[in-house]
Amino acid sequence: MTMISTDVLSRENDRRRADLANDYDHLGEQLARRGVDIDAVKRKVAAYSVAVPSWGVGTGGTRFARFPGRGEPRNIFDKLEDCAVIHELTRATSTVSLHIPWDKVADIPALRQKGETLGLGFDAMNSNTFSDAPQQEHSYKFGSLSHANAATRRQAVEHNLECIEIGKALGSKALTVWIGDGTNFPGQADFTKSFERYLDAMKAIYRELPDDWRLFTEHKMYEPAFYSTVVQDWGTNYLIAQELGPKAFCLVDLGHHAPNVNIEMIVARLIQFRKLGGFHFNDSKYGDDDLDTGSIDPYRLFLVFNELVDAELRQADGFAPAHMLDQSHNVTDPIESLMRSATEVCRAYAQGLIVDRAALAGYQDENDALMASETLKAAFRTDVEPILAMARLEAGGAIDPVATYRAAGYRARVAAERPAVASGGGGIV
Ligand SMILES: [Mn+2]
Repeated sequence: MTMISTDVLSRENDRRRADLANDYDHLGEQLARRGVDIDAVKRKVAAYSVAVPSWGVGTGGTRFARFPGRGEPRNIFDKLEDCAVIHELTRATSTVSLHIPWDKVADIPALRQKGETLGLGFDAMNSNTFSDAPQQEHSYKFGSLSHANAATRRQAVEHNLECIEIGKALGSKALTVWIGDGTNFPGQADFTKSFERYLDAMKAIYRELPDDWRLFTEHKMYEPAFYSTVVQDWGTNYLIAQELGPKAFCLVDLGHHAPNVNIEMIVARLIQFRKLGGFHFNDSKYGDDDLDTGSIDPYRLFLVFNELVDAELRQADGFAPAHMLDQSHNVTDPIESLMRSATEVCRAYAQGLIVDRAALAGYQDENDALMASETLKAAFRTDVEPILAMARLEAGGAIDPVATYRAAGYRARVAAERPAVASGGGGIV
């Protein structure tokens, strides 16, 4: 089954097919002069996929307000249908990352079946110990896995183990743990004791992790705690992965750093020491703004992918990061934002693939700073859109995903089918 009419898709693609062929041929000639085979780049882009977060298809909000959109998904089954639209048109998002308990259902086999029907798999499971679920015995107001109270820590461990069990039934192979634990006041908690308690709790989770699973820990320097967080930066994150063992890796959310931090360098370090687990892609201007990927600083996204492509091409030991979007959509249709963000990630990947790495290494060895920089810029300046569009078209997707989505009238259709309900959870993670 398809969520978008194949008639609409064909009609929209037919309008753009001839122009795309010309643009693709022209770009192919340009790249051939630089020694790049455009078809080889296209094949790699076609094989690339980034996971969509289930919570991303609902309208987000800020701590001030939330303005609901039309036809918002009412439950995880609706969310999967919206995710299927994104994949049908972009052909770049074949998996969905779930959040428990927001996406918890009684009938897990039905959820797995729904995914299979829509052509979607399940990526990393995400646990939630940063807010209290209804009827929860112990509150996470003052922390979860690092809480001073052993029973609260145990409850948080049990929740993560439940996420693993649900994930096993869905075919997931990873658990992502992000905690909101931290403090707002100097002296509120003992840094060392908090981290010891956290590590003990994480070890209890790690012990129950299936052999073919990976455990991702996500650092974040502030929010909801504003003075200190227990897992504040990549240094602490690396210590966690080292303490836990070979199935534990660091997850890098692009928004969870201090302003102006050199994220691509952190990525390189984690690759070098075989602890890069994956990404949450988004963008920001000031902090963890959860803006659309590539909307503010596409060059930084490219520089991250430059490191990833470098590791891929030299077959760096243990290199297999998970890629996921993690952003909040307050003023756009979430499906449109996620389609564009998936495309932006593909764009950064394609640009990374056309970097002249032999020339770059030569300029680095010769200390030619200007030409080394220019080599990266030459790839970044290249408009690779024809490669992305051709990869989508040949995989059955849309040359122009947003235009096709709008022409199909999907949002108006689901707005009629889905009466507005109170939000089932979502927003910023
Ligand atoms: Mn994140």
